[in-house]
Amino acid sequence: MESVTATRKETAATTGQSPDTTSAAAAAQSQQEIDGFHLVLEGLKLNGIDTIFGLPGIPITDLTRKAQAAGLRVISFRHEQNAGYAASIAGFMTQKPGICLTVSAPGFLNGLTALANATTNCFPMILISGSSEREIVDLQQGDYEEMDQLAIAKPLAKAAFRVLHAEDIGIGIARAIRAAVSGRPGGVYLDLPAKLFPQTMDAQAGRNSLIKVVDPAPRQIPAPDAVARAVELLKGAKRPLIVLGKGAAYAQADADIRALIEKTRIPYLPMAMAKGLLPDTHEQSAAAARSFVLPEADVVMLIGARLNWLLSHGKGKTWGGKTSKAWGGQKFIQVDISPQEADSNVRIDAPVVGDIGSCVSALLAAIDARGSSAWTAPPEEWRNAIAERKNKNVAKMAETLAKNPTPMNFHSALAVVRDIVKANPDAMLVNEGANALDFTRSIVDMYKPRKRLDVGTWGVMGIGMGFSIAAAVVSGGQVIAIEGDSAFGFSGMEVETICRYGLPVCVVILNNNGVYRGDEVNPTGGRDPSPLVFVKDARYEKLMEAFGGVGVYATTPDQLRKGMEEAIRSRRPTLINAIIDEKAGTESGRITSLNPSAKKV
Ligand code: FYN
Ligand code: ADP
Repeated sequence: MESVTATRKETAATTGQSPDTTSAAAAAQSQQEIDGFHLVLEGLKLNGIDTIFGLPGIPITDLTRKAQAAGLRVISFRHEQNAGYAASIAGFMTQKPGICLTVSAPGFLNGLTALANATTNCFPMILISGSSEREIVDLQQGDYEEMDQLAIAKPLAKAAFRVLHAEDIGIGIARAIRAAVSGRPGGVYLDLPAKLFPQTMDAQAGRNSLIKVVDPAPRQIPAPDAVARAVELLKGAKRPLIVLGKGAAYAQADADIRALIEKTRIPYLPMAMAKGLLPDTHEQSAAAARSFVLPEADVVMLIGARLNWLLSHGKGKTWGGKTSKAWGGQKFIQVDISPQEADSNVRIDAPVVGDIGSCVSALLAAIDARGSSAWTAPPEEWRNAIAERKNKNVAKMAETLAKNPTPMNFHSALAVVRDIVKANPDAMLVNEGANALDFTRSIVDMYKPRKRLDVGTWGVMGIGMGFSIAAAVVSGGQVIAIEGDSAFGFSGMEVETICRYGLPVCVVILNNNGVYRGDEVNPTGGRDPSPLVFVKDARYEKLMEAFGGVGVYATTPDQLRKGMEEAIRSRRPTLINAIIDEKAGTESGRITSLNPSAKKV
């Protein structure tokens, strides 16, 4: 399939020179022929992909140029990991695979953390990386950026494919899209060797080889007996609880999920990225009574939430078990698209396997079929006990938030953020850090679905700017990023990207001069600082100013409020360096128990 033209273009591609400029003959021939570059782009466009997040370089530089010329939006980053995180969260927001494009070996590896994170979090994403010459790589003859990328990606991806011939590009893209979004979504790797791009084939045959994927994420209807079993268990419960996970948010079945909760009047607990699926101020929310409802519930229905570490594996003291691994006595219903998820940690008494939209609507239909008088709300005793615990926690929180200490602490700064988010419920909230994450999660209420994006299943630091950029690009609206000063450091250089694309992102750094807190000292009295502290009084806001954005130095809640309000009014890229007490913060935030040597403060 490779023509003379292809070989010439290929030489140009591997030397980084634009193949378009190699010869006039190539231009004439391209009337009847299509090359690998255009087949890739047309294959993506055919499937509704309109944005690529990436970083140009050999051998994909020209692909990014041609993508822009072909009308795709190309968002070019400073580091592939951030482009990867952006692609993955775009996938979460849209149910379409987010595309991350990288160069070979090192660029590929930089994108791989994001790919693995996407797989772990069930975000649909395709990492497309250029790669070096197969024959040389396989004989380990020392090619430029030599690496067997496909083999390395496989264990970290839901699926991994390589395309060697132009006529297979359509199939490769179709397979990657299906793998990313069908069933449990995940990260997919697509390896495109440098040699593929300049290959040419007959244009008509090439276009015919492209595939528009039909029904990429088919509905999966749950079995009626599984639905009946779940409803029976729920109906017999004295102290039922629904846990909503980010799978429920991903499913975009918002109205039915709300109807199920309101019709059954069962209290619910949102996992972090499910906050806002119903407004956090909803009277049935048990978020402020978390440590009460988990051990006390008798039947728990999980909707798109796994019983992993974030839910203490469904057992142990969090769930009322007598020892750290003992079952607490709850019966579980699990609604999930993955048939293998049930029984992964404790017995699931009623698995309901299917897509959440279909499952929730089947559950609603089964409840309705019993007639409205047959379904009664959970016992008042249960609802009152939750309300009592919740009111106590909310009152305690209100008291803490009302304080105005000098310097600011997490609470007084986040009281401002809480008001701003309430006044701007459509804004996207990105959140990472340790204390900055944990306090924001419980203090800042969310009002709409899929507005909160955070570190997810892995507790990964570094998602901040990548998620913010994607959130702004996909939603077209305001983004507020609440960042620990340590967390921000992982992706801070992307403020240049934010400025370059003029995105309405307001970054707030809760700056306490270090990892967890900023008051640690070197125990030897030596010259080096403690490994946990940063430069004191660092002026992070100047980083944004350096690229033409707005920097704000805020030492009081009023300055923080003014800075955020102005950022939202102007839609200008803004970084607010919110100085908080360097003694504020606990080692590992609220997950101190997972840190074997956590310093108790
Ligand atoms: C929650 N709470 C509230 C409210 N919402 N009180 C008042 N008002 C409101 N609105 C209460 C809630 O009942 C808890 O108190 C407490 O606040 C904390 O709530 P949260 O955050 O829901 O619960 P918890 O125990 O922290 O949740 C466990 C967790 C969570 C594992 C799900 O910590 C988590 O998502 N952690 C991720 C950590 C992470 O990834 N870190 C990154 C690495 S950091 P009680 O009911 O009294 O307990 C590296 O070091
Ligand atoms: P959280 O961390 O919020 O608890 P998890 O990531 O642990 O959420 O769980 C998400 C679950 O949702 C996964 O088990 C995944 O299989 C499931 N899931 C994702 N999308 C869908 C969908 N459309 N329908 C059903 N289940 C889904």
